[in-house]
Amino acid sequence: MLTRRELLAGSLSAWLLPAQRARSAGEELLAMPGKRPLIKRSFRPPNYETPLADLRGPYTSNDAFFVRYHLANIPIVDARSWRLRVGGASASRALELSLADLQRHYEHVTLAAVNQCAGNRRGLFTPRVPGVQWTNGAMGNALWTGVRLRDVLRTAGVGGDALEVVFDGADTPLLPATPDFIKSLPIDRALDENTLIAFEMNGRPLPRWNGAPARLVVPGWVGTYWVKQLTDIRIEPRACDGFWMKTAYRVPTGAFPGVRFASQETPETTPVTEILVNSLITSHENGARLPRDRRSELSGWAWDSGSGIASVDVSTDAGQSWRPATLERELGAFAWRGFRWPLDTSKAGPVSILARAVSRSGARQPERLTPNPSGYHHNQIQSLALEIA
Ligand SMILES: Nc1nc2c(c(=O)[nH]1)N[C@H]1C(S)=C(S)[C@@H](COP(=O)(O)O)O[C@H]1N2
Ligand SMILES: [Mo]
Repeated sequence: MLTRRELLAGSLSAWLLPAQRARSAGEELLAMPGKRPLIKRSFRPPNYETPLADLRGPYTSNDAFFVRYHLANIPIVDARSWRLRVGGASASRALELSLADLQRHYEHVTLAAVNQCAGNRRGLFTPRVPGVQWTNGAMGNALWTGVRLRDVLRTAGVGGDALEVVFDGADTPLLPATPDFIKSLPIDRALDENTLIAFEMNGRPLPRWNGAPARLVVPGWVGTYWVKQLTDIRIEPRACDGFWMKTAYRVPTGAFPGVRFASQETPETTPVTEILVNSLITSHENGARLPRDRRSELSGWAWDSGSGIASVDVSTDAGQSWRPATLERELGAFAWRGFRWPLDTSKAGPVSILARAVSRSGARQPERLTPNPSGYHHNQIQSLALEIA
């Protein structure tokens, strides 16, 4: 448990100590096959974060998109011999689909959506929380093309007793003691028209490290459900009780907003589900120096779980007053939305900038973090320190 003092220290750190981001100093850039240099958080399993500079475009490049794996044995799946098995105790029949079957027999859908790890920004929690020490780049926005999961499930036949749909990918643990990465969704989310089995990202086949030949895309929900290199889908009448549902990716029940996952909830903990409203200034690195009297503009992205962004407000006086930034056009309900704000560079000296996103559902980024043991859902208002000289 956190003491009250630690709690306060955590919640105030972003306001008092913008230099906390310097924790990322000494980070190593490394290029995996098919990727440009990304921030290495761990080598095996591969966990690589997208640098801020590669988050400036509306769609994050395939070769810059972050990589998150829990297991170290990651086969290269041959798209021609790959088969997707669909079945389970609540399915009427078992299917085995090739990539060509998926692509030929089902309607194609393309949508823009943010893929964000629930642990994005874990490295900004104070006190430190164990786990991959991500800063801002365990996320990206892309155009995903695939087929609706529900169309495939309906071919298999969804029984009236279906409770969850369970997903497994081709990756396996190195040690038999490590549980396989298996995730489930509530049946209603699995049957949602926006939940896809995707085979393309930004108009190209999925990169190997982002789930080729096909992965789940669950718009509005955190990345943990976006199972990569899908091999098995099972429609089940019971709650999935694997480690990655029952133990990992959970938060204290009632601590966060977002849709509930009733079949997985206990009085103590519940799975993370939807992405919380958040924003990121991408135009400037923390500590950047700007020439005085030169026109300069702040820009970045704001996103939530799909209600949309109502406003992004900016403060340069430590949160005493806020002024609205200009919003860019929407790229889609589940995509991020651009904002820009003109910087006053007429006075020399340090400036501290806060940006706060408000969603159409009325949620706003909090001033304080909600501490939780695994460091999920970091959406606290961030401060950016600039120097005008
Ligand atoms: N097969 C498989 N799929 C997976 C994972 C994994 O470890 N194995 N990690 C999940 C998690 S926790 C996240 S945040 C996303 C990240 O997607 P990306 O690696 O394409 O960026 O993949 C998800 N899908
Ligand atoms: Mo994740």
